[in-house]
Amino acid sequence: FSLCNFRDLIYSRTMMNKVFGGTVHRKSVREDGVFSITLDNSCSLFRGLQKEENVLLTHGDSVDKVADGFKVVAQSGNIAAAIANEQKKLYGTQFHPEVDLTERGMDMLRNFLFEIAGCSSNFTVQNRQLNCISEIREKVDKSKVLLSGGVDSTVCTALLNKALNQEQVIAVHIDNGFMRKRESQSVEEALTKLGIKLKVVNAAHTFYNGTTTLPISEEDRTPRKRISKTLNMTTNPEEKRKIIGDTFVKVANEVIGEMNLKPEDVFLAQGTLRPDLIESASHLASGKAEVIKTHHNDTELIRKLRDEGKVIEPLKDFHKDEVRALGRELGLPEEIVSRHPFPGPGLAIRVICADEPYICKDFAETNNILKIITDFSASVKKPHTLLQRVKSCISDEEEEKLMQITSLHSLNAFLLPIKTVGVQGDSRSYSYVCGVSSKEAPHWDSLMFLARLIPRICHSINRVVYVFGSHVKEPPTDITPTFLTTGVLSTLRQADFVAHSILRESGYSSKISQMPVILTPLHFDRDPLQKQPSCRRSVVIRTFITSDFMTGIAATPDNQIPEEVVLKMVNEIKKIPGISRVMYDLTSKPPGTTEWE
Ligand SMILES: *[C@@H]1O[C@H](CO)[C@@H](O)[C@H](O)[C@H]1NC(C)=O
Ligand SMILES: *[C@@H]1O[C@H](CO)[C@@H](O)[C@H](O)[C@H]1NC(C)=O
Ligand SMILES: *[C@@H]1O[C@H](CO)[C@@H](O)[C@H](O)[C@H]1NC(C)=O
Ligand SMILES: CC(=O)N[C@H]1CO[C@H](CO)[C@@H](O)[C@@H]1O
Repeated sequence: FSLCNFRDLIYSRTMMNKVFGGTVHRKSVREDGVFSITLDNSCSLFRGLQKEENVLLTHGDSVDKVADGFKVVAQSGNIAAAIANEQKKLYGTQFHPEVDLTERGMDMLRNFLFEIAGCSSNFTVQNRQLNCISEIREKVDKSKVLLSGGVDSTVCTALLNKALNQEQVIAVHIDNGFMRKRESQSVEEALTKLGIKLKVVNAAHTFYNGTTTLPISEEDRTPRKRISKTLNMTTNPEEKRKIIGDTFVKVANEVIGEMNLKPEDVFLAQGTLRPDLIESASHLASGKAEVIKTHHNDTELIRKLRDEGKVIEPLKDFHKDEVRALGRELGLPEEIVSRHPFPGPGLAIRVICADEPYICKDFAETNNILKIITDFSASVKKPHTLLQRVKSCISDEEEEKLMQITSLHSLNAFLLPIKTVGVQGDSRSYSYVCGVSSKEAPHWDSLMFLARLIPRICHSINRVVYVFGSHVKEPPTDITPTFLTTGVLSTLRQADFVAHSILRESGYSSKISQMPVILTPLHFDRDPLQKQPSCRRSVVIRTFITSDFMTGIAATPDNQIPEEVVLKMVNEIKKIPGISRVMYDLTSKPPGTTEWE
């Protein structure tokens, strides 16, 4: 039995000759998109489907003639979208049955597995739960299990509680002061309902006042170290993470010390999921994440347990949606189960800290290029040295579309003097954000188009955001000094709470994989005559849709999320004291990572 994507076949020359008789047509540009295909629903693969179905198709390589024994069983225009040899039970599709965008893809896979290949299904959440439970019992036996973590570990805690005796499970939650509003309470409440006692350690002030040791300077290779500033005075993202990691180790060691646990009697449980493993294996996605994760758990006891193979990860074969199903099965409330993933260092990495603006020597030139892009229809009429640079980065069709957009809409684009993390080529970079504002109401398709174009033309730009509100005439060129202090965090916590409550009430929470809300040190619209100091901050809403956790897109308002939901978030966030403007991140990954830091 075989079901595969054309592309896999096409790149194997022997398969290509065998199946297609050597006639594959290659186009220079590949484009994925949702297309309606016409299919032959007498073919076993398509049984029960309509004659027309929407699928995510890869236009690119296509088949002109099929080999003997095969026939074309689906078409998109004059392109073969699927071929089959029913006798040999071989099937090939030019589209992706495995993605959500192929509406009936699951039915096709079901047909293939159960009707064609004769598989039967026992890989159910219930069965897997039973398997997990017997594995845990066998491994842990009479020992104790220690767990620490936030909401991500709640399902793991509930599972262990079901598998073992109550006194064997020790659940600790260290509140680092970077949790969301009501997060620690809701974890505690949900676990209490299941009869699990959670030890909550409030360590917020220890974290804000935490320090780490750093090399004397970047050039200094000697083991000499200096003590960093306290976290509440640190702006460098790497240093912030390192302090949080070190402080976690310090607090965890204290807690473990107080409990008098003997290493020989203890197992350590972690709520690691399949995507965590995938994510840390991919250099594109992980960056420093892996380092941070090990660092976090690197207490003396934990290291010892790891060396002895006494770390258990019962959810390591589960994907996020499967963990959610398991959580429901275990009786956890929907609020906890359907919550979006949240990073370990929490809100700390969603505050862009700064004590000075980020303005490098390319600032002015990049702003000039941005002007040419947003005034493209006028710029092409007068010669400009930078115009050629813009043109050399875009295709003819893109040039045409840019002409059209810039003649229809009055947009302006400008650099914002802050840094965020992104992926350019194969490496991480900390670089500028580009803001776009418009005189008219936002036209989202055009903005998304610009957001794809701009980082390709200007490599020092990692992200593009839309700035809500009136046309920005004077973009800020300095910043509001911003550190991880109680006040700053409570502003972000409030904005995050408002945005997520609105998303949840709208019913679109499950359509968005993650929605970081970020606080930036940007104060717009200051009166230059009154010399008002920069004292307000601006919030960014980053909607992110992904299924593989390695790449993803921002939700387009009016397409994947209703514009009115976004506008409601914007209006409510603007009411929070100290907020200047609200922005919407338009960037896909790459070039922008999910998180801003
Ligand atoms: C499904 O059945 C197979 C064969 O009996 C077995 O090996 C496997 O463990 C079962 N899977 C689950 C999740 O129960
Ligand atoms: C902050 O930490 C330092 C040591 O690093 C300590 O001396 C000081 O008392 C702490 N301050 C507060 C307010 O906790
Ligand atoms: C940081 O914390 C220390 C000690 O807790 C405090 O003295 C200092 O004023 C704080 N700094 C800021 C910027 O809030
Ligand atoms: C036992 C323990 O502390 N596990 C934690 C290890 O670090 C990851 C990432 O921060 C947490 O999610 C685990 O809960």
